[in-house]
Amino acid sequence: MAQPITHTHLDILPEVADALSQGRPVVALESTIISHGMPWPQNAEMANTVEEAVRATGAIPATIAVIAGRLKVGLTTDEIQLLARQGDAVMKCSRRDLPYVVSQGKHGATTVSATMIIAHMAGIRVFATGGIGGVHRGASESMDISADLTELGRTPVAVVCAGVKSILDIGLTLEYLETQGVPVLGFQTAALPAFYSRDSGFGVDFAIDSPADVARFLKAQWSMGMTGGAVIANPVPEADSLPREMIDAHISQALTEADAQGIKGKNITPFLLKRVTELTDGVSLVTNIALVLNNAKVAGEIAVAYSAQG
Ligand code: PSU
Ligand code: MN
Repeated sequence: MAQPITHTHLDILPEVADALSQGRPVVALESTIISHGMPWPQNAEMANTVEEAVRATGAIPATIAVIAGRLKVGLTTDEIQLLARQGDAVMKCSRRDLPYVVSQGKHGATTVSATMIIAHMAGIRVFATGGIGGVHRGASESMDISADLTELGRTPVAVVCAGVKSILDIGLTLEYLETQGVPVLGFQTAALPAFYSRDSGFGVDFAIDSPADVARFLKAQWSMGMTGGAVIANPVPEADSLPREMIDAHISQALTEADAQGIKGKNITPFLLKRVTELTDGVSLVTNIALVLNNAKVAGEIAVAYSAQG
C-alpha cells in the first residue's frame, strides 16, 4: 500500500486519505465558488449537493480550502458552513496568496489555481468546478490574466468546467492556454461551451466522448512527463442553459459598471458574478448550480475511469 501523504501544512480528511492510499477515485472541489462565487444560503446548499453528486459516481469528494492556516483536503460540514456564511470576509486565495494565509493562520477560499496546487500535493488528479478564470476583456491594457491559466500550464490536475464565461475574452483565453500547453477537451462536444450556454462560437482542441477516453488522454499526457493540467469543458445540460444574447447583455452591463466603479484585480471576477446574478433575478444562479452539479458528475466518472486504468 502507498505511504500516507504527509506535508507540513496539509490536513487530509481520513476518508479522503484512505481512498488516496488505496488508489480509489477522489474529486477535488474548490471553495472560492462557495465564499465569493454564490450568495448565502445557496452557496452552502450547492457545496453539499456537489459533494453528493461526486459520491453518486463512486468517487470521494474533497472540497479544498485553507482553515486557520491549514491546507484542508476534504472539509467537514461545519467548515463548509463557515466558508459559505462568512463569504467575502474569507480571503480569496490564488497561488500568490497561499503563503500569506498559511503563515498568518487565516482562512482562505481557494480559486482554481490554489485548489490545483493543494490537490496535487495530496495526489488528486481530477477537479470539478463551475468556470475557470481566464484572459479578461481589455487585457491588452489591464494585463489581467487569471493565475488559473499559468497553473494549468504547470500543475498536473484535470479541471472539469463548463467552459469559459463571456465576462472573459474567450478567444484570447484559448490562445493563452495553447501557449501554456494546456489541452482543452470538449466532453461529448466539439464546441467550447460558454458557461451559461452550450456554445461559445469557438471550438475545443479535441472532442472526447467518454470518461474512459478522457482518462486515457490524461494517462498519456502525464506518462510522457508533461507536467501541466487539462481543461475538460462540459456543456451545461440543455434544460438549464440560457440564451447567449440574454446573458451577454447582462454581462455587458456588469462590465460597464465594474469599469465605472474602478473595480480591478482580484475583486473583478466576484463583482461580475454577483452583478450577473442580481441582473438576472437569480436565474443565472440556478443555471450556475446546475452546471456545477453536472461537472461534479462527469469529474466523478472520469476519476473512476482513471483509477480503473491503474
Ligand atoms: N468563474 C465562475 N465562478 C467562480 C470563479 C470563476 O464562474 O467562482 C472563481 C474561481 O475560483 C476561479 C476564480 O478560479 O474565480 C478566478 O478568479 P480571477 O479571475 O481573479 O483569477
Ligand atoms: Mn485577475
